[in-house]
Amino acid sequence: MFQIKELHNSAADNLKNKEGIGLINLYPLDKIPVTIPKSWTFKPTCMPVHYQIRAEDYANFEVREDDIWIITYPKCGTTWTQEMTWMLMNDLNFDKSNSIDLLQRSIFFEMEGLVPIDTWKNIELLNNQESPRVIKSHLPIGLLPRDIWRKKCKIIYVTRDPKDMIVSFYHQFNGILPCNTTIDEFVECILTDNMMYCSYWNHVLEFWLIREQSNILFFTYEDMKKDLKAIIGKTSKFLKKDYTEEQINLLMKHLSFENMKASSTCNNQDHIRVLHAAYKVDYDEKKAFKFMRKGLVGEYKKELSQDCIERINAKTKESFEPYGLDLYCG
Ligand code: PPS
Repeated sequence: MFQIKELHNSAADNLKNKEGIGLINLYPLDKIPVTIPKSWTFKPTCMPVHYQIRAEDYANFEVREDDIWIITYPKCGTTWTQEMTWMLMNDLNFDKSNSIDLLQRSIFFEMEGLVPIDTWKNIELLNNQESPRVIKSHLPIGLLPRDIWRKKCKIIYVTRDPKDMIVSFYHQFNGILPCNTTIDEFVECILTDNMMYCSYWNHVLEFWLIREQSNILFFTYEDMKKDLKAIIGKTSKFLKKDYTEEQINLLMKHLSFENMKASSTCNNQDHIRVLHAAYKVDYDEKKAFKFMRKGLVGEYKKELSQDCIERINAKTKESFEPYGLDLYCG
């Protein structure tokens, strides 16, 4: 189902030398049962070498019709959207949310494909999870289960300004791996599709092009920051859920950055601890990278050079404009 090529170029080799992450490109060879307008052709996706062991199983994974998939490029608002969606799907069960980690309530589909740890059993956990499941994935259409399109599962797709995404991704990457990558090198990796899940631009475009299909809800991290109530309203409607004004106000408080950061079941810090263990890096709670970092729009201005900003804007414009998408170009 996939043609696989190992990546060898200066950005990929630099990453491999420094962080030990070998990268591959996966090209889907089968006919994917989804119609994408504007003669879209599937592009290769960059993933860690280890991913190839699982790629076929993931593509053949049997989904359930009532699954809800939260799909994003990394660092674009996944966790925030997972918590919102899980709460809406579970009668705003604050007690359960406060007692069970989000990544157990809303499982990360391809986790075992990212880091070589044989003891992880996310697929088994998913198979045993009660319906309706709220599933997290960063996979693009070419790598997702084909069954999603046959069964028309609901998909909530969230994107974010690539400049803020890159800064957020860079801090997590640097915070987990014992790495020496500079932010300029990291920008180079993303711009040249030498980082897991690349290309960001193809990822966003694919879902933007199918945003009007009835099983898709598409919004941005910036939309959530600007008017969370409106996004809760849209998402409730999409999920066919109805809540009172009072309940929605409670949910808004629950979803605030401050509340989620302080909540040990929502702040993904356990995930960071697990990743430290996987990469054999000591975890020190006080010094460790905090998943809930800033939670702001436009922070990139403090961290990216003008040259990087201009190169990212140019790449965004060149990629999005031919398809009529005018987000994040400058
Ligand atoms: S991941 O690892 O891909 O699942 O990360 P993801 O959840 O997509 O993105 C993490 C960024 O989202 C911010 N975040 C929030 N912002 C505002 N409000 C709330 N409630 C919230 N929850 C998570 C988080 O801080 C990361 O952004 P940065 O810019 O790094 O702070």
